[in-house]
Amino acid sequence: MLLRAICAGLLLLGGGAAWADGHLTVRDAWVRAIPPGATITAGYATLGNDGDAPVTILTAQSDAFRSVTLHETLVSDGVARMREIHRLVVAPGATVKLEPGGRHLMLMSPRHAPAVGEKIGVTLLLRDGRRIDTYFDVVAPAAGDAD
Ligand SMILES: [Cu+2]
Repeated sequence: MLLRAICAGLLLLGGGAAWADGHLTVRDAWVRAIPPGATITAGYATLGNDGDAPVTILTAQSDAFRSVTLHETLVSDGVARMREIHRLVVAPGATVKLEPGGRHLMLMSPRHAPAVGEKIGVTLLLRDGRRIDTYFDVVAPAAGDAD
């Protein structure tokens, strides 16, 4: 009887699935500085997940912009168009790049024009209710740059 109780206890301790958890990592996060007269820019980063469950990002917020959405760029008939996406899943062990020409953060209506070299705070909102605070470096736009 005692042995059986101990075994049951070990099973509970070993039952890692009950504790599976995603852990989002954010690297190389940057936004393109806003050209004079513009009110829109994009944010890019390398997202990782070193946990053992998927992480789902639903949206993002920033004190520096009134509107932040997740976008993807689609090319059809040679024309690039953007549309909002309402979830972005990072599988365990996977890397998802937010990059020019692909998925990105669309940042609109800045509260002030972020200066090159500044960092802006961005909070990623996860489906499980967690809020991941991160910082994006403001980088000068390169000539000929496009989303
Ligand atoms: Cu966009």
